[in-house]
Order: sequence, then structure tokens, then C-alpha cells
Amino acid sequence: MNEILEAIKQSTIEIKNIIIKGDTDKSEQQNSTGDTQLKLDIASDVVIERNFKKLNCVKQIVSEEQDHIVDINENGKYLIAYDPLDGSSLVDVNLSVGSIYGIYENDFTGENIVASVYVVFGPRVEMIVCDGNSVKLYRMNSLKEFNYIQDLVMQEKGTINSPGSTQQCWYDEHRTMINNMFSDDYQLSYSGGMVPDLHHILLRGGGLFSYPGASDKPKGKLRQLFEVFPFAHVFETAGGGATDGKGRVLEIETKHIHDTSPCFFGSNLEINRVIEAYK
Ligand code: FDP
Repeated sequence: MNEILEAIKQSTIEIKNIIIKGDTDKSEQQNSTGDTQLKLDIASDVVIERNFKKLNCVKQIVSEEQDHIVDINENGKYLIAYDPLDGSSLVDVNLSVGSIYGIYENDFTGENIVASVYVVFGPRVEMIVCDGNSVKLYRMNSLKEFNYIQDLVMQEKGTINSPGSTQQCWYDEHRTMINNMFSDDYQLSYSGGMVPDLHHILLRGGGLFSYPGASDKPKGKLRQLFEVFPFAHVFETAGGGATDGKGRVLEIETKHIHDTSPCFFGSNLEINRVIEAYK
């Protein structure tokens, strides 16, 4: 696992350089979900693949930007699913973006996730590492070293409400739940980048991020392997939770590597509120 972490740190340093160069042009390509890829997405993907390919412990990798699983070492122990630059369309307006990594054993399913890492490229570069026992925050310094800052633990309740997707398309139960939260003491915070939005909730100790199923996207937008499972693993380990409205996100079946699912991440009180609202 240390080898994987070192490869992620190296990729982070290289991706930070790619972001600083500032080429936010679109490429000619689309990813398998149909999003037009930015040159930034492709360059970040190349960096991560190159660094993981050097590791004997890695059996397979799969990127949000690619259609297929890539075989690396038949005898490797770990499978890694990653989103090289989530929210990359926000780079040209200088909002925060991030990389997400889910590390699995045996199979790419929620129940087989053993570690997760995400990196926030904001005013600072921060890396969050979850091994299933703790969630640790590291910060990159000017020498490009990652210093441990603290363990992250969620409170039982927060005050942030971060509701994703197109409001016009929300189902009634979802609209009612979100409106009721605003009638209570919750405040809106939504940047449009999953990584900084969830990082905000985690660092403040609580709240709710939602990307529900809605009439335009009944199965939500966010991808299980690359986005939903890694963050569910982080939130559960930090003492919060993650649900699809019915049960634990990490128990959802994955049929295809690019499957999406409705998802809600937060502190326990908010997750219980979602389950009540979706009964
Ligand atoms: P993006 O399409 O900009 O890459 O993963 C996709 C994602 O961003 C998340 O980071 C973000 O939370 C979500 O989509 C935003 O979707 P909406 O534009 O529908 O709010």
C-alpha cells in the first residue's frame, strides 16, 4: 500500500504542474460517459497510468477516462479505479478540482474496497488517505513533501447542505427533504466539484452532499467505482455514512465499471434523514 501511496504522491506533483500550465482546451475525444474530455483530463490520466504501471503490487487499473480495465501484473494484489481530474471543467474558472482513487482487492465492487485516497487541488494541495481504520489529512508543502496534519472524524450533525443535480428534475421526496433542511439550520454550499464539496463537509465535521436520482438521470450521475465508493469508504471510516437512499452505498451491486448510482454522503443525523425521506 505504501508503494501505491508514493505513486499517488508522484502523480499529484505532476498533475499540479499540468494544472498550473493552464491548458483548459477541449480535446477531440469523449470518455465512455459521453463527456468531452479536456486536454487536462487526458494528460492527468496518462500520468497516473504511467506511475501505476511501475508497481508490482497492482493487478489492474481502470480510469474514469477509459472504456476498459488495463491489466498490469497477473500476480498483483490490488485493483485501482481512479478519476484523474474530477470537476476538470472548473479549472478555467479557477475553482478547486481533485483526483479520486479507490483501491480494491479481488474485484471492483463496493464490498471489496480496502483503501481510498483523494487529492484536492485548491489554494493548497491536500491528500486524504483512508485505510478503513482512519482518515488522515496530509498537506503538500513548498518542497512538494506531504506532511501529516490530522485525523478526520465526523460529528453526529453538521450545518452544510450541498445538493447536486438539476433542481427542475428532482423527485418530490427529494425536493421536500432539501427544502426542510433549509427551513432548519442548514446553509447552502455547492461548488459543482464533488471533491471540494465533500472535503468541505468532512473538514467541517458534518452536513449532507447529495446527488440523487432524478427525472433526467434516474440512476444519478456519479460513478460507483471512481467516485461513489471511495467517498463512501472515507465517510463511513470517519464516522459518518453514505447511502443511495435505501441502504449502504458500499453494498450496491456493480454490473459495469461505469455504473452510476444516486448517492448521499454526510454525518449520521443527515444520512438518517435521507433514509426517512426516501422510505
Ligand atoms: P464534472 O462533471 O464537472 O466532472 O463527477 C462529475 C462532477 O463534476 C462532480 O465533480 C460534481 O459534483 C458533479 O459532476 C456536478 O454535476 P452537476 O453539474 O450536475 O451539478
